Amino acid sequence: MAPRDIIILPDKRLRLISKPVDKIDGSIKTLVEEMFETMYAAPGIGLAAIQVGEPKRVVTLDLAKKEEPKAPQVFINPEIVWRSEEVRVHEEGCLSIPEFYEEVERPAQVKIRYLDLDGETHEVDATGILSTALQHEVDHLNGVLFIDHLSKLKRDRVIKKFAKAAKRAAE
Ligand code: GNR
Ligand code: NI
Repeated sequence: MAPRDIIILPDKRLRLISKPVDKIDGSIKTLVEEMFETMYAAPGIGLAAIQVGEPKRVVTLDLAKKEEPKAPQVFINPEIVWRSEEVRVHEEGCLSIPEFYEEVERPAQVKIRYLDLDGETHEVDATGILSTALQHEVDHLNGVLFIDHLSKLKRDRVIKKFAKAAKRAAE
């Protein structure tokens, strides 16, 4: 199986609201495999299906360090069912906004409900990088990017830079 192309800002598809998965069939399993291949090749710690152009509520994640064994995780139809008052600031990046990194403030802890590939419901209390990464990915499913959490000045600067780059590439 081949990695898929990752769509990049200002691709409008990044603003789509992804649709819930109603049946975990072979096409979803294939999509998940392609997402892992794409995510590992990039490399990234997480990927939302819309980043490969599929507006479906599917997220892959692997938070293992380089020297550790792979720890693939799949989240289907993930929902944030609780957010802490306490916040945490973490530097984020996004494969759809390459080579731009900025600190983002989000709830420190979240409870996420999701389905696994067998359609079983799970809940996870996420803290640390798991919390940050899952919030970043659930945002993608709602057409939200991490730059939306920055000041308008910073966000507009990034959007302008990527719009210019896309225009140059099209010439
Ligand atoms: O690879 C990624 N790293 C990352 C670092 C901090 C916070 C979020 C992320 S997710 C990102 C991959 C990506 O764009 N997922 O949507
Ligand atoms: Ni991202």
